[in-house]
Amino acid sequence: MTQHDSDAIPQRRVLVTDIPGPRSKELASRRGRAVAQGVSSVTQVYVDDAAGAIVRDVDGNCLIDLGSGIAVTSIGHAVPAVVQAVGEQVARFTHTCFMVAPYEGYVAVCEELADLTPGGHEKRSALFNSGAEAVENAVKIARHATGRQAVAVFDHAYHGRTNLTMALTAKNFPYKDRFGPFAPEVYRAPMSYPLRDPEGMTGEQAAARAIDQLSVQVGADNLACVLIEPIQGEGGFVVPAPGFLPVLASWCAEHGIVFVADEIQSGFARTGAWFASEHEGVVPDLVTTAKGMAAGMPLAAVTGRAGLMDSVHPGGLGGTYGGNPVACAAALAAIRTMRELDLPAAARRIEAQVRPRLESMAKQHAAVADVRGLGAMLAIELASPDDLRPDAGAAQAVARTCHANGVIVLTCGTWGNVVRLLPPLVIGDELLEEGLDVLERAVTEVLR
Ligand code: PLZ
Repeated sequence: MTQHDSDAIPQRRVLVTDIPGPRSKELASRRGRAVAQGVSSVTQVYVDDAAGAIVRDVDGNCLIDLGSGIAVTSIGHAVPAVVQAVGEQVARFTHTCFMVAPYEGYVAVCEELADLTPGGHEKRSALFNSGAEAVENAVKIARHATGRQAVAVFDHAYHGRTNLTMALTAKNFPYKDRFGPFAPEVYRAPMSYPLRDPEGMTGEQAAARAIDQLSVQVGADNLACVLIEPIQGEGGFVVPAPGFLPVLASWCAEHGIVFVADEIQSGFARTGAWFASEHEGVVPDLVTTAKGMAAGMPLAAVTGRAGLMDSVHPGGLGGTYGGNPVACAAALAAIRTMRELDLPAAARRIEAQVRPRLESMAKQHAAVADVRGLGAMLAIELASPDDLRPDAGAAQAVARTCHANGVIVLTCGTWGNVVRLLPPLVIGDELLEEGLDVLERAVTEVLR
């Protein structure tokens, strides 16, 4: 079903050396002498090229990509429409700075965002370079619009690595450890985490728990915004119990608190809807997007109610590269492709194929404590069957075994014990099945 130039690279897993092979090892040793070790990599293979759902390394191994560069290449690698749009834009101009001399691509991306994000109200957008930058700006806008300072975030949240977004992110190591002091006026509330919440706790009850804590410890009138990933990404693909998000959102509306959905990982068709908020009919006041929007070119956005967004004075938002014309061209081509191929439907088909396979792993291995996620954002959590003690070692071992066998999978989770799948939404059934076979063998080998 893919519309890439699959001739570029056959959509097959091919291993011609050990992984990593000799050329990757050579690059790893050069890297050790030049690249800061603080920036680390999940796999040990160095990429030569990529197409569709296949990444080819410098030794000629072809790996099945079930990570999409952390939910970015949702339309697949090297999609001709994007390659062409980027090439044409590069030849016309690469940069003028939208704040100096504006151009149509930026406006067109904001029009698409208004059309695609939840809610039929009038919207405005501002474009940035990275997810973290979008989140920072959402907080700036919420504070500016409300005249309030406090920001509420949740357990297991991930919002970035800049100073403010480190404060918003829950997990200390590796993101925050010894990088403080952190930005003030950030308050953390309990998340709805069905596997680990008291048995039978509903989404409404979990929301009441969070709301009570925020009311008592912060005060609704002091909150500028509540910021939440509708399905958490780095924190472990935690899907809140039904009712959690709608109750939170209506509490925000009641108290003049800006409800911000961080859809950087869950957005743009990934979960089987254009945005994950839609699954529960939640209409956020502000939405942050990045990743899948521009097929790998750096682009991020804050989109929201016109009145909120336009409460900021001219010149109050911006940056040299935000909404770069090449990134905008890529986004417009990527969004067109997502519409043409109906990628939300593709994500639902992927769920229908993957979920039963993960559930069968859970049936065979008690240490697979949970199967969760939505659309093409699915995961297994590995934990001791007796007391749910997280088993990070097993998750890492499963991932490493997959990598060695030519399948890229990622881990996540507050305790590092979740194996997550984020395949390109255009992956073919057979290739996906083969990737799942490799995963299943790895799970069996590790948990046996
Ligand atoms: N919000 C929900 O998932 C980025 C981070 C990987 P940037 N997630 C991948 C890592 O270890 O750095 C992310 C996200 C959500 C914000 C961000 C931040 O986006 O583009 O990485 O800044």
